[in-house]
Amino acid sequence: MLELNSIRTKLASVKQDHLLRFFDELSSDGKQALLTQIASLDLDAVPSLIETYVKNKPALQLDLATLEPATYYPYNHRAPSRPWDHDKYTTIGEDIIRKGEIAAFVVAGGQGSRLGFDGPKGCFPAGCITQKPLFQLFAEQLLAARARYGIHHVRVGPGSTLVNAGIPWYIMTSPLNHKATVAFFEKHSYFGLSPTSVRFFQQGVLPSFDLATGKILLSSKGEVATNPDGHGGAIRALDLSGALDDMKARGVKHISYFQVDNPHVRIVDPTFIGLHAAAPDSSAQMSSKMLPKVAPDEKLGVFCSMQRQGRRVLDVIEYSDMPADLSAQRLPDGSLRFVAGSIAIHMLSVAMVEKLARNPAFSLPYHRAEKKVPFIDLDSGQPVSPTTNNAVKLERFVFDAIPLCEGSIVYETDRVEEFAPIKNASGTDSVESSKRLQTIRAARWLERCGVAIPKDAAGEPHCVLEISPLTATSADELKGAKLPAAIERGSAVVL
Ligand code: UD2
Repeated sequence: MLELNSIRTKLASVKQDHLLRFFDELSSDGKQALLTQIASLDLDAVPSLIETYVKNKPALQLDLATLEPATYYPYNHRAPSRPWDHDKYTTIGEDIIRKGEIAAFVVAGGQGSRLGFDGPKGCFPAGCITQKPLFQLFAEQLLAARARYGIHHVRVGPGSTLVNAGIPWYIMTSPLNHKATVAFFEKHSYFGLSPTSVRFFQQGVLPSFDLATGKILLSSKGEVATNPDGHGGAIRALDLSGALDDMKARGVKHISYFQVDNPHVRIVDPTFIGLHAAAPDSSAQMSSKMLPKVAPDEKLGVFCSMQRQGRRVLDVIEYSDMPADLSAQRLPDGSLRFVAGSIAIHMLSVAMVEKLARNPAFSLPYHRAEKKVPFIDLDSGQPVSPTTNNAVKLERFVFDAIPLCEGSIVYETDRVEEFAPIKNASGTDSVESSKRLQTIRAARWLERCGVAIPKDAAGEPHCVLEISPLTATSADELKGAKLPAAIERGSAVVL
C-alpha cells in the first residue's frame, strides 16, 4: 500500500486532509484506490489554484487599446477584400493528404452534460435518418478519404512495416468515458476502419473544488471528485500517451483537430490543409476555421488580434469572457465588428505539439467554471446532489495555444456546410437543429447535381435527406454518384 502517513502529511500541508476523513471505513482495495488517486494529483499546485481561481475570479487581461478583430481568408476566394488562390492551396493540401501526412484527432473527453445522453457523446445517434452515431459518421469520412486519396502505404514503427492504414485517427477520451468509448468501437468493428489506425488515449483530470470553502470535494467516501482537464489537456496528453511518437513513426506532420459534437465537420479538407501548410502568413503551427457569428451572444469564441509582449498575436476570446459591449459593436454596414466565431476546428503541426508538450515550462491558462457537482457531506458522510452551483471546475482550452504560434491563420467556412453541432437536447445546437441542417446541406448538394428538391412555403426542403460520407463529403464529390432526377415530396431518402 502507498505510504499512508506521507500522504496524510502532504494533504495536511496543503489543507486537504479531509480527503482521508472516511479512510478507515473503506475496504483494503478501496483504501489502496483512494491513496493511488490522491498520489496522482498535483497537490503542490493546489493552494495556489484555490487562491487564484476558487476564492477569486481572475479577470481576463484584455489590452483593449490594441484589441482588433482578426483577419481571415474569406470563404469566397474571389472576395475583393482578400482574394487568394483557392486552387493552389487545394492542390498543396491534396498532396499532403496523399503523402499520408495527416492524422485525424477528435477531442471526446467532455462530460456532455447539456445533452443529457447517458454515454460518450460520440455514441449519440446523429444521422438524421439512419441514426448513425457520431463516431460512425467520422469513421466513414476517413474511409472515404482513404478511397479518394489512395493513402495505402503508411510506415509504422521502427521496422518500417507497410500497412494499409489510411488516415490514422486519434481519439481523446477521459476517465469518465474511456472504457465505454473503446467498447463501442469494438462492438461495431471499428466501423470498417483498421483497428491499427485508431488509437484511444485519456486526457488528465483536475480536482473539483467546493465553491464556498475551496476544499477539494469527495465524490464518494473513497474517491476524490475530479473533472477532465479541458481540451487544452490534449497537448500534454498527446505526448504522454505516446500518440505523438506514433504520429511521427507514421510520417504524420499535421493533425486535423475537431470536436465530437459536429457531424458536419470536414475532417479532411485539402484547402484548409493547404492554407495551414503554405499560406505566407501561416507558420503551419496552428490554424483555425471560423464562421461569421449570427448574433453578438452566439456561443462561439471570437478570433481577435492583440499586442502581447511586443508582438501582435491571434487569440480566441471565449464567448463567456468577451465583454458584451465589444461583442455588440457593429461596422457601418451593420455587420458585427468582432465577427469571426470559432467553431473549434483546427490544424496543428506535430512539431508544434511536440515543442509545447516537451517544454517543462509550458502551460496553458486555467479557465474557471461554476458547476453542480455531487459530493459527500464531510460531517454526515451522506451523498448530496446540489441543485445550485456548489463547485469550481478548472479547464484548459486548446485555442490558448494559438497566441504561442509564430503566425496563425483563420479560414472562413460555410455554416450549412460545416457546422451542425449537437450540444443540447432541444433548441439551438440540438439534435433537431442538426438534423434539419443535415437535410438542408444534402438538398444543396443534390441541387448542385441537378436533382429537383421539393420545398415548403418557407423554401426549406419538404423531405428528409441523409448523404453518407461514403457517398460524398462535398457537393463536388456527389457529382459522380448515381442520383435520382427528383426527390419525392415528404419522403426520407438516404444516399
Ligand atoms: C466550444 C468552444 C466554443 C465554440 C463551440 C463550437 C470551448 C471552451 N468553447 O464550446 O468557443 O467553438 O465549441 O461548437 O471549447 N472536451 C474534451 N475534454 C474536456 C472538455 C471538453 O475532450 O475536458 C471536448 C468535448 O468532448 C467536445 C469539445 O471538447 O468535443 C467541446 O467542449 P464543450 O462542449 O465544453 O464546448 P462548448 O460547446 O461550450
